[in-house]
Amino acid sequence: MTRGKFITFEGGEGAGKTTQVARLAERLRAGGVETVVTREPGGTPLGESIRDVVLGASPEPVTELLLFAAARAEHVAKVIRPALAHGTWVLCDRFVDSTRVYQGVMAGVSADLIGAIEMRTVAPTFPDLTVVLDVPAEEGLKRTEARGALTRFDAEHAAYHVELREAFRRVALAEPERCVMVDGSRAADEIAADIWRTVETRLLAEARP
Ligand code: Z5A
Repeated sequence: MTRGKFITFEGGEGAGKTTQVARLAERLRAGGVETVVTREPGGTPLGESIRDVVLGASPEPVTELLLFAAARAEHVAKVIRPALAHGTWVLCDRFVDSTRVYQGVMAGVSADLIGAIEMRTVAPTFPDLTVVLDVPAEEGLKRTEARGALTRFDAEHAAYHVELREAFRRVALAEPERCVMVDGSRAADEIAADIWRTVETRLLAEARP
């Protein structure tokens, strides 16, 4: 059985991750590729409970890190790894880069601690491709405000969102073999077409017999 491909979507608030995960899943399924869509925090019953806790409170950065990591350990072991082993492709809305950026860069938890936890909870199941959707902070916030239901992260001050965007851009630039940065400020169709081209070139060509 050929292992499925693992694609994650990252970026700041309102970057369009959920929209583009759904578009890509639709296109892959239409082409006959079995595809699972999932998200973090969440993806399992326990992970969804942790999501409610962690988004509903304002824990200490290290507490937050451990809660996200606990949800991820369950998610990787019970959903992501089994699906990939079965040949199913997995599209995940946020993954390790969100921890590196929100808890690491933004909240100051050490990269060494984050890396050590990743090795215990994720390795060797790192994404084959990470799509970093890049949107100016004010555009992302405009979108989330228009949609309503802001999280405590959405409600942070403007400078926080500008720094967040820069941190995700650095993630994409630091690992070009895994990450692709896509201009998310365009129309959803245009973005989806770009992502599809990348998936075709980097993953589908290789997966074809
Ligand atoms: N977090 C963390 O700190 N550490 C971790 O390890 C993990 C997460 C895994 C999860 O919140 C929070 O958890 C997150 C970081 C933290 N921070 N926040 N907030 P979430 O899942 O509730 O929120 P989100 O991930 O930021 O999702 P979002 O706000 O829903 O944004 P999105 O998924 O990127 O965008 P969207 O839902 O596709 O689109 C947002 C709106 O814009 C919607 O009305 C769309 O119709 C519209 N949209 C989408 N694309 C376009 C385009 N191209 N043009 C115009 N309008 C568009």
